[in-house]
Amino acid sequence: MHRSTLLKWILLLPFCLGTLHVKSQDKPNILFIISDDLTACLGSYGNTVCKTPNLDRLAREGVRFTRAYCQYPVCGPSRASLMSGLYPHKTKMLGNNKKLGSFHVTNPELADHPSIGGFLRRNGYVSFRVSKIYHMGVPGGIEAGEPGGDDPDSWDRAFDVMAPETASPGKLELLSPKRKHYGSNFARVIVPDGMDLTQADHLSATQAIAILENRAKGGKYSKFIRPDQPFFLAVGFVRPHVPLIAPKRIFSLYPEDQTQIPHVPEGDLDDLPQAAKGMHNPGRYGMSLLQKKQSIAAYYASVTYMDEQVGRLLDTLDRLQMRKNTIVVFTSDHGFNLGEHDMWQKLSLFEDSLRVPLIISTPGFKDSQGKKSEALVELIDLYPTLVDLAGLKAKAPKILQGESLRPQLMNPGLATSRKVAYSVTYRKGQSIRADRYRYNLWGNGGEELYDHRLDPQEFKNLVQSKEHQEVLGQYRKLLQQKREESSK
Ligand SMILES: [Ca+2]
Repeated sequence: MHRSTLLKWILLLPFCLGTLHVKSQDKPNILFIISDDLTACLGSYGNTVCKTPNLDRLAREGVRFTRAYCQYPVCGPSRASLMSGLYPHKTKMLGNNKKLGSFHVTNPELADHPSIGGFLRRNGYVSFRVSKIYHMGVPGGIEAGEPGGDDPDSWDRAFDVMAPETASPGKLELLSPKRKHYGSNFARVIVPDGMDLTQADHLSATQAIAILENRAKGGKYSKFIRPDQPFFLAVGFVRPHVPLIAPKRIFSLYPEDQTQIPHVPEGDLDDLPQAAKGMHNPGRYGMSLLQKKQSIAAYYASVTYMDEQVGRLLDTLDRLQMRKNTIVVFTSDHGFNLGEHDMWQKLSLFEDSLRVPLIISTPGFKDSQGKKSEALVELIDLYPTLVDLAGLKAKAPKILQGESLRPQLMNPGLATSRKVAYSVTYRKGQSIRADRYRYNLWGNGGEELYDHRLDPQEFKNLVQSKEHQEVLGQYRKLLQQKREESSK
């Protein structure tokens, strides 16, 4: 090579490298926060009792989706579904009992299909997990500090926390005398003020903050991660999953004697198929009126505590001036019944068990900040949405079953293309939620049909109603269609 040509190349080299850097940095960072067992009880979703100032602040800076539904109202299957962008019948994870968090294990046909984290890793991102993203036993897995059923392909680095949970400072009180199993009961611990730094979500937030600090300052800690790589940081908070734990100062915000329990009309359960009654208090939990109030108060206290940890992450992004190039997503793996129909916990096909809070804050989408979208959304939409926002839509795996919410993030008034949101649950239950109706079909043939326009609390099952037989026929067909599509 001629000497002057060589010199020209040497002089150009920094510019070439600079261009490469700009390309990577052009991609937005993604902070993905998922809470556990959180129903849509946030202030920004209209709850006037539960205090969530930090999530309300995020809602003001993003779009909140008021009709977002999980695909399975229990941890493992829901998380595998949303991380793979596929319905549970496709991931073949249809229950927690397999103790598997990875769809790569439940369905070997998906061996080459990357999760959101795996996809982003292959496309220039560095991917981190902090605590529970795939299934992890709460409280057992957290007490053991174990990774649970993880999907190693999703992450460059994964961090578990080890926290005391049932052995937390304070007194562990069982609130559901018939249901003792720590994980599916109701129990609370009021932690003495100042001792909540022992808690899983506090530790997770601290670890996530340390990662953000490192990325902000060039991330020189590892020779395997380039300082210019955009990040996908997935942070899993375990509250308000039971046991319900929060410091005393937060419990004092929710005096149990002033706690309201949902109104349940006389004979509410009379028109329900047997399969839909599984989570009913008298048979499963045996809680007294006081214990129900204590459980709701403790649940809200746990939510407020988790909200504080979200606030610590948002404050860190602001302090490090990272908000301008970081997408923030907040959601939950599924909803939760807090006494609607005197049903408790998850697994049911009622609205509060299937509906999740979903807030997405996208830098640059100023016009939609603080707005709500009523579009029918499924958690499997997260994968195509993030891929789209990262400018990688053309490379997205063809088998993804959700759709990108980019149009709704830019214009919250737009509908999605789907007619119904589809969820499945135990007892071979299936549910479709359309604009107006919800239709449920259980494995033993039991059915429910609710008119959300006239009966948003799902008190009146219309399956026997003569005027609704035509609608019922349509929904039976729609559900069958969704069932077939979901495993394709
Ligand atoms: Ca869960």
